[in-house]
Amino acid sequence: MAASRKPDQSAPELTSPTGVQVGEQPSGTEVRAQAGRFLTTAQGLRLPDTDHSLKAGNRGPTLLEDFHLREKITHFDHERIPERVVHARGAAAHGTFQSYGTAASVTKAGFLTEKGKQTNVFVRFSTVLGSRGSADTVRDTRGFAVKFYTDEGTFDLVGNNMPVFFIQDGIKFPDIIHAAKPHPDREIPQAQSAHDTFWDFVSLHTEATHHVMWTMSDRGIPRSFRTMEGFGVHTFRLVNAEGNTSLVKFHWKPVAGVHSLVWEEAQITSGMDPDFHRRDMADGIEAGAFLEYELGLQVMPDDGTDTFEGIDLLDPTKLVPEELAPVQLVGKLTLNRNPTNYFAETEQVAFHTGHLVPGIEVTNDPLMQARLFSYLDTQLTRLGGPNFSQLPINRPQCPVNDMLRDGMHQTAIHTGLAPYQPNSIDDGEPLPASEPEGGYVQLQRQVDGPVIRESPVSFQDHFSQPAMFYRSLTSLEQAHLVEAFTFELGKCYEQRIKERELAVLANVDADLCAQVAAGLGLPAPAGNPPADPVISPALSQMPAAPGPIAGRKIGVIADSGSDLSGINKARTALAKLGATLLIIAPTGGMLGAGAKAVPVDRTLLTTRSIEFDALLVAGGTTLSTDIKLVLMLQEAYRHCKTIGAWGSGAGILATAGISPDGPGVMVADGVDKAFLAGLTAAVGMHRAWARATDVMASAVPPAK
Ligand code: HDE
Repeated sequence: MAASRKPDQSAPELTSPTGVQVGEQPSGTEVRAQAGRFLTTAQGLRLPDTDHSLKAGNRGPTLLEDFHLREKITHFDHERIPERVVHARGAAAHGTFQSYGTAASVTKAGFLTEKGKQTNVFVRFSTVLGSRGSADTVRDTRGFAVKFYTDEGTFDLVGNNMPVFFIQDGIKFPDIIHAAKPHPDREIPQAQSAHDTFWDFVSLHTEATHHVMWTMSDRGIPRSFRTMEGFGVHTFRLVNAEGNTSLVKFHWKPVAGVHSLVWEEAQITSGMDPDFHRRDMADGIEAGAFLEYELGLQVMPDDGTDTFEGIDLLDPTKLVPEELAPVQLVGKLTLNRNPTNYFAETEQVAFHTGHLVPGIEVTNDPLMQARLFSYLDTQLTRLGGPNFSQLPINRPQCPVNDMLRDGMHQTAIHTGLAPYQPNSIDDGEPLPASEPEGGYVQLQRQVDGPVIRESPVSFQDHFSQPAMFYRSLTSLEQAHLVEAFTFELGKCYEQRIKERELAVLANVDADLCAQVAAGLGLPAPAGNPPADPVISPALSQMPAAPGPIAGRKIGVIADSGSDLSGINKARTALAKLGATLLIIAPTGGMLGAGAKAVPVDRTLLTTRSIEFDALLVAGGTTLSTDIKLVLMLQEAYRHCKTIGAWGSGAGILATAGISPDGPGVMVADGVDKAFLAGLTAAVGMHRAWARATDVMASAVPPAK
């Protein structure tokens, strides 16, 4: 018979990290917050002075005895933790995931099967290459890491905004990252791939070509986190309640559509507002314009071959065209709450591909297999030991009864005497859970073969999908891609690297290679591109119809003579759609007086066109000669943004050389229904692309 637990094995009272008794805090205070009105040490000792160190006389040496000074300085010395070796720059938000219940046929994971079930989530978006203080709008892949706090354990879907990866085997990860990070001698360039070592590696390691095509496309410079798709990249194996399995790829579909910046805009933004994406997300959430994505699954049969329609599902450089396996929507993610403290939440969150729940398993994808090792290992250094899952942001939101004990930064006060199995002292607990009891029992997978360092033959196809990607884009998107290749290779110093990459492009598409070669002033080599690549229209991000405009920013240029009632009318109409109107005037302060008065949000000195999705000039505005205003309008025009004016405001457009008849230019007598409807539709289309061929700064202008 098992002995019963000893009665005196209880932990101290539960207190908050700053010593507040849980459940006994004074009303109106938060249990997580600091408590009391007086300054104290970390031990709660009240301090009379934090401005002077304890000295032997006011001109004498500081005393070692000054425990307050030493605590304050020591803590400060350790305020930073090692940044992530990749994905160091990120921003995050809390939210909920609501299941549609439509995934029940493929998985038994509770958070997906039960219709209407809500699960808390924390999502961190990131760039890959830059350090923590780098700019948001660099050309790079974006991380899209989602932590689902399910009641069966935490599930982390650690994905990217691109569906393929640079390498097929995790053992190459240090190589691609060493090549892409700044050069080791001068530590430049920061947060970008436009340099010799990156192009040296990818031109030699051609399995990277497909991912390179994606980063050189508009996907490498998203407009906002809310306008990015997300992908789990690897193929997962899902198991349903009957034990049937499917091979599945995860997708996030943004409700706001997929939209990008244009390259010049992205570069200006890196200087003007390096926090552009994180600001956009935080502002949007604060204004109630929440970020929304639908989770989708591509479901392929698990027929024992790990392939589908000739595509190797274990090869992470390959995607499955949506036309072959449609994305079935299974739930909705809403990001609706900003973090309270960047460090405690966004910096300390620890994702791990091994955080899985029953119903979701991994496959033999050799990239995924290496990740299963790396993420846990990385947290040990970053978060200082093995107890990182006790940090508030990492704590599971379901019962935890492990036998892990002690270690650096142990904050749990474990009770019981028997953190071992089997035991007879703690009632034999914690008990192993069988599958019906919710235990994560891995599927039996047959493994057979020689011990070998080798990839399957199918992994040698490096060009069919890059060719498919290029041919599936519209001519404008292709032109952007040509421009990006030409820019990045143009930044390389080594001629042989440019030539080698051109030889790679020649194996993707002769036209692409010829255009980039022309921009570089080099001959286009002959290659052997796929003759008849598959076309997947779903790979293009050009919108067919206007999308929602929630979270968009419309700038209105105005001064004290402007039509304030027109401005207020536009502001009210846009606010209803979740968009924000911002007034740009020559100086700060208020425009007008009384009830109609409007505050100035930006001045020509504090802003630039990059902040806005559209620019309007209010009727009655007279300022016009300021070069900054002309620059702002011309820039917005060049970046194909909607431009508008009402009443006499049209004259200011003329000063900037913008014709009222130009594509995407809206001129009206006043702010009326038709003007607002036109504006909403134009911003919903994201850009007036009809202007593009006239204004693009391409190395080689695309044929009209
Ligand atoms: Fe990661 N990756 N990765 N990765 N990754 C990390 O983990 C790694 C890969 C991704 O917001 C690190 O906690 C290896 C693919 C995201 O905190 C590290 C390999 C994909 C994030 C790591 C890969 C990703 C990371 C660094 C090749 C897309 C940020 C800090 C086998 C599906 C998560 C950390 C966050 C972070 C290793 C490949 C996505 C070092 C070894 C493929 C979104 O563990």
